[in-house]
Amino acid sequence: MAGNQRAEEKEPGMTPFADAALSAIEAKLDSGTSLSLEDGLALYRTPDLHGLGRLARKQKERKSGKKVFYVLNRYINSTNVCYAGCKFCSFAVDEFKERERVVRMPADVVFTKTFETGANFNQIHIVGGHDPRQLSLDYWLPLMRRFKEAAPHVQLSLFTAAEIDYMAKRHRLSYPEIVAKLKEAGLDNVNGGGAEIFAEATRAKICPNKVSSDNWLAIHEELHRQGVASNATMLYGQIESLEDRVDHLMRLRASQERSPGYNAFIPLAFHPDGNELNDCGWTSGLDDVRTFAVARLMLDNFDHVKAYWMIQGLKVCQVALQFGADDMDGTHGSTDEEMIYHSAGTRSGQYVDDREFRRLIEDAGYVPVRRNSTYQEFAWDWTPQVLQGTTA
Ligand code: V47
Repeated sequence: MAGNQRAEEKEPGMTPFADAALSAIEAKLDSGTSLSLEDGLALYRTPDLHGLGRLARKQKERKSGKKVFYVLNRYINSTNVCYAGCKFCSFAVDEFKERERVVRMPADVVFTKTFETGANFNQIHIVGGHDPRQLSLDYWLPLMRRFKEAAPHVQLSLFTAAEIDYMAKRHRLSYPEIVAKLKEAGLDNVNGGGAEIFAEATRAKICPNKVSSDNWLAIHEELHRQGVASNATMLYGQIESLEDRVDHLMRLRASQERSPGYNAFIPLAFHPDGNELNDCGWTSGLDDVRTFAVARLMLDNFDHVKAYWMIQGLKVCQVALQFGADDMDGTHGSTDEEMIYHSAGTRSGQYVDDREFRRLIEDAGYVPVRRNSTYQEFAWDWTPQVLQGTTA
């Protein structure tokens, strides 16, 4: 009660928190102290959902004021062939058992597809499976250079650390060596996937063949040292515990401290259709908004928390803007076909018009800002000038 009275004294007119634990956490946040594992668990368990949202909003506004970001982008899954065998995945195809489902795009197809609806976008986001025929420097380096030559305004957000680990192994390169090659070819940003959940006991059950937690972090830290930005994710709502979730956020915070360069954190809600963890079911809207808020509060050295419409759905993502999120990710192109979430049961469509983003953001009380992968800002009607060698 004393904590509540103090909150009222500090900010006249503010309703005290229904949960005294939130007052103590607010005091820590106001003094710039990072939250502990126990704080993270208290946030996840608080019955005062509105209080949690209020705290997360305050932290969001300290970071990005009234701005909420989006990007005009293209999204491509260039191959769904994958040998990793992750239990949560419905996207991966065994090329010998399910030939009819295989999507494995030649580099020319990826290039042409990227520009088939013009070149007025700021990012190309590509991820794919662990495919020995495609996940190779011979395929990617020339394609990356071709993108940069044709459309220098487009930032390349390619791969996850899991794919970089796979390529490093197959080319017998160290992480510093492979990162240097990718950077030289124009890599701007690495996507946040492959992080899943870092707690080793859980990771061993859901993705035993994937890059280890320590190596995922080591790759991102090397990217940052060489000036390549990146994102980070967490796959929640599968078999992990709340302790696993908070531990994951704390490992990311420590990694950002060691080697800064993460731009955004993206919570990935587990989708159960068509995979071995289907009995975990769907996450609830409340778990989703709590997770956005806890992430915003634990990750005090991350500038952005992204509510990606493809994953929690546009409506939950709009509500997430009141729970600490400050980004809705990308429009995707009108001819894009995202496969990771669509094969696992998402009901999100494939494309969002940027006018829709602006309406949702303004309705939530914020100011929409167009960005690129590294959060440079653009006027909503900005268009590129030079388009060489594209069909645009
Ligand atoms: O690592 C796979 C996830 C990730 C399922 O950087 C699933 O802006 C839920 O990299 N249910 C890849 N998630 C996607 C990725 C990404 C996504 C959003 C934003 C960004 C970014 C990057 O997709 C994988 C895995 O965690 N995933 N299957 C599933 N059934």
